[in-house]
Amino acid sequence: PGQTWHSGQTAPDGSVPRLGIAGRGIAGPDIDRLIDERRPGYSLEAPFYISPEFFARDVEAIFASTWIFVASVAEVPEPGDFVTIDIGTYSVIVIRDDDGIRAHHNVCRHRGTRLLGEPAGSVGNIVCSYHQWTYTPGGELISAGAQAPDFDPACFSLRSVNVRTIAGLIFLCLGPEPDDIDEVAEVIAPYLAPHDIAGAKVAAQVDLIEDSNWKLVLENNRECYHCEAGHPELTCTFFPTYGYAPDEIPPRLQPAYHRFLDAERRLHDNCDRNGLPFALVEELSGRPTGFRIERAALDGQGESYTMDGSAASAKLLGDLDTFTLGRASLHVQPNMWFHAMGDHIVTFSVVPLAADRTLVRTTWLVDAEAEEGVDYDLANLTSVWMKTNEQDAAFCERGQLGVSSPAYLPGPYAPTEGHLDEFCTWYIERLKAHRERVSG
Ligand code: 3BY
Ligand code: FES
Ligand code: FE
Repeated sequence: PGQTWHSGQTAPDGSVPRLGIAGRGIAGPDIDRLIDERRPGYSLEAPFYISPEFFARDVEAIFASTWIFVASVAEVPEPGDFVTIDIGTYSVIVIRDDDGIRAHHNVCRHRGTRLLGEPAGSVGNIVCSYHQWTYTPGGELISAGAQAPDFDPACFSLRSVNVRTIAGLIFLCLGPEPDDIDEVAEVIAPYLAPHDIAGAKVAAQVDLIEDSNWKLVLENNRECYHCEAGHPELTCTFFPTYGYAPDEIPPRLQPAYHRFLDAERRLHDNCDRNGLPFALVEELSGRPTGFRIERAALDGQGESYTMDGSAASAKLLGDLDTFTLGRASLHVQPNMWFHAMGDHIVTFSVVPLAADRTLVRTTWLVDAEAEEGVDYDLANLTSVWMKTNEQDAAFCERGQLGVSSPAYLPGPYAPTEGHLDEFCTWYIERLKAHRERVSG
């Protein structure tokens, strides 16, 4: 009596945990206590998913502090091509100039006006619509109208954002002290480079806005426990044995597992012939940039995410000599997943919009020479992941409804959900690192 228990924990006397303890009071959640008391192996307490205060912390401590994936170089192929990325109240311009990919805060150095309002486009220079201050794609101020004699344009370049391109994937770090990402780049680049993202073009891009917290979206992606029942199209090629320890594969999945092992043998022969790495490297937590990369076999023809697994685009990417390369799959914490096949690449970038709203941007890349209607049919290229995304969005939205109920209690991750636990561990590590930084 008088003692309160965290709603994810059972009291020592075995009593049912009391509802409404974990920071649902009118004063707002006790964010720091919830961070410190996170229970490993369990889904997070409700405020992590539903509270606007927590959302603000996520934007600062995660999205404005760690490396995030925003686009690929194929989205900005020519100098002057740009995309804008809005994260919380931040807005960033990612633009190509003659030297490569640059990133700037989308904030005029005169009086702060948002510079580029479009999500993507092409400019010669970046011109503010208010008083026409004009910046090069590299961010230099080159025209500011009539100014005082001592005005020095060099002092008013756009504020730059740390940008890092890894084998054609563009990562940003909005914070002033970006974590070292070199080691991760060195490991993942050899898996991605043969697919030549710089030599690819965007065949399709779809933005899905899901009524769900960004962490539910990520958790949903990091497991395939729901694939068998939830993704009939994806599991034509994606083996639903994903996430199972070999000795824990249920009997009903044994036939699929044997097909997987056969396909893996063929895949490894093809990789060895082409000098392509395939080994799993997994460091999802315990480091500032958690990641996981592997090349794994696909079911059916083993080439692509189509209904029978055969290539959707007739043009091979890069200098690859076979379509039978399965999927080179990359996860980088906190906001991306990615698959590269012989014929196409599909990238996914997650951007939080509000505690209960998340943008999921899916982009399909094919060889720049591939012609729509000739080398690929757009519906055939995109339909498996279009359906999969819709199914996942429905799971995430139902998840958000569930965790918003006062009756929600954190539940245990299953053995096949180890990557969710790692995601949450990484997330808590980053929240704590941020807290230490800001408290001096
Ligand atoms: O996209 C991924 O990373 C996969 C697809 C299914 C489950 N997930 C691990
Ligand atoms: Fe941009 Fe004045 S606010 S030119
Ligand atoms: Fe899914």
